[in-house]
Amino acid sequence: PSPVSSVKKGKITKNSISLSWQEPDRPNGIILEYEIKYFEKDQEMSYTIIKSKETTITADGLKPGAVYVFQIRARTAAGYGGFSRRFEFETSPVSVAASSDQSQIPIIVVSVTVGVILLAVVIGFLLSGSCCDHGCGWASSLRAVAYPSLTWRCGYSKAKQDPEEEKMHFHNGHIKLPGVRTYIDPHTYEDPNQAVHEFAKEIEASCITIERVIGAGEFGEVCSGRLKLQGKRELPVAIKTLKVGYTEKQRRDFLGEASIMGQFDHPNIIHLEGVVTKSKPVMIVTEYMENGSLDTFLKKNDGQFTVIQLVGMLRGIASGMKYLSDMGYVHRDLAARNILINSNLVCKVSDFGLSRVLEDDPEAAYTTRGGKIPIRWTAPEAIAFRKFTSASDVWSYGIVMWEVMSYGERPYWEMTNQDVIKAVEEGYRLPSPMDCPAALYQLMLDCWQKDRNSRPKFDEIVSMLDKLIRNPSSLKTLVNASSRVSNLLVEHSPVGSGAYRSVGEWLEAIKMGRYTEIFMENGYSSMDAVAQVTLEDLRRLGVTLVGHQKKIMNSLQEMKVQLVNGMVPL
Ligand code: ACK
Repeated sequence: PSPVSSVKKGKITKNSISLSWQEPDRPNGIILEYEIKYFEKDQEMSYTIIKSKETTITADGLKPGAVYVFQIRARTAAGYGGFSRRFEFETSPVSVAASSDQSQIPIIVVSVTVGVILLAVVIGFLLSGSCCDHGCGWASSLRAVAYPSLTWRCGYSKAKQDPEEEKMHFHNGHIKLPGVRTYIDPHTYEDPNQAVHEFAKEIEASCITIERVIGAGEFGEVCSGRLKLQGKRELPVAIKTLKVGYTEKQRRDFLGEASIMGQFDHPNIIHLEGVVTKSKPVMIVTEYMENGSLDTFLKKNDGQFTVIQLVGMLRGIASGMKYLSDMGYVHRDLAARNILINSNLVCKVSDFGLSRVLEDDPEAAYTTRGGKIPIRWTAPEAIAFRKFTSASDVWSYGIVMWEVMSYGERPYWEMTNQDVIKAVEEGYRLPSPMDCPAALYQLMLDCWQKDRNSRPKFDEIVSMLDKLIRNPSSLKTLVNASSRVSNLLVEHSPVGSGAYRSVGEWLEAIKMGRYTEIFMENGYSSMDAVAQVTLEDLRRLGVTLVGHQKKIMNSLQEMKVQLVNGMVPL
């Protein structure tokens, strides 16, 4: 959406300012909500954000006779638009009582204020050295004043005026650009329980209804269900549970994800509703994403989307990643399987963990240095010497682009991890997916620059994708079919006569034609699909004779070797 251009003041009291505004000139979609940021003039480090579905709000709890700066932005399913320009409004001065001696009043006000401040500072110093956990908001606010560099506050409270409004206060004690928040590693907390309650709301188990199991996570089942918080609408949610008999470390790692997720607030980052830690099972509750993981979703809907829809998905992921990199968070496991997609095709980055990347991703493999890394998605410098940065996330983003444009194809197909490392080191890169706009493939190649400083930054990627979306004809030029060195399984097949045009032809050539029907019935109807077959799949298809299994797997293996030659030298 374009920025909100006109904002009008409504009722003003000594503690509140009411505002109304017009919908942006170019909403570019349905406006889902507005975000209103305000702060006292010249106090930008401490600001408040209110979210509202209406075009009016009342900011209350303000100081009398003070000037406040307001900025508003709108959000559609595609994300936030730019903030409006700054609008300044002043609260009314303290009402002067009809006193016989009015000249005394300012003096009394000043004295009382000075007295309160002095008292506060004294209490603050006393408390900061002793008790004061995160629960005593008054004391910890004082502590924030006393020790700005040690404290970061993110309170959350429901605005009183409108049930549709949500209000957040940020007090950023870190020395940073105004308004930019930084990710805090929950490891820096001595007590991980404190971290989780700092960043996540505790939810009562009675507010949650579990409906069905939708998958398995490393720590236990993932379920779908409903969340009904008092005074709020019932929400569909996903619930991750921690299986019984967990160790203290497992509990810490499990809740670590909530401590990370709870620090983020962005339309392309999976939203944390809260955690259940006071009863068992321990749970993490997030927004529900109807279409599940992006990789599975794309495989199920092969060829079903327009290029603009695919680029829209990529734009969302890039925008979420820009937010994470701005916050100083490096994901390390960006892959289509870790992106969730909802019924509006909005993609959100998920799967945040501490050592999790090293534990629960089936794609992560042990390297010679002992770390566990999802090789196919990881930049060479991160594999070689664990240099994980936002630039290595950009490399992974290029792989996600490739996965999206090829509808969930496995990067580097069935090449072994060792072959992938070698090929990439030698300068080979994945070829363009079929029917891929040249501009997008060029962007992928840019993300896979060996020199990490030469890779684009996430904000550049977002701008580039925005440009392409605004000018769809720029997506019409596809990578030239003859220069597109694809996974030329067919053209490069070394077995028998060379090119196999169909699965049937290939199976006949290796004298396994009897399995053609079963392959076709089970979705292995193209040579690309066949390339994914594993021994386990063969068993499942009923190929039980070891001799036949060997024949098929060997033939596939030979073709895979050829795939390396199908990659593009830079
Ligand atoms: O591909 P899926 O259906 O999407 O299977 C996996 C499974 O749980 C294990 O991770 C699904 N899943 C995880 N988080 C969510 C969520 N927030 N909304 C919907 N599905 C989810 C994921």
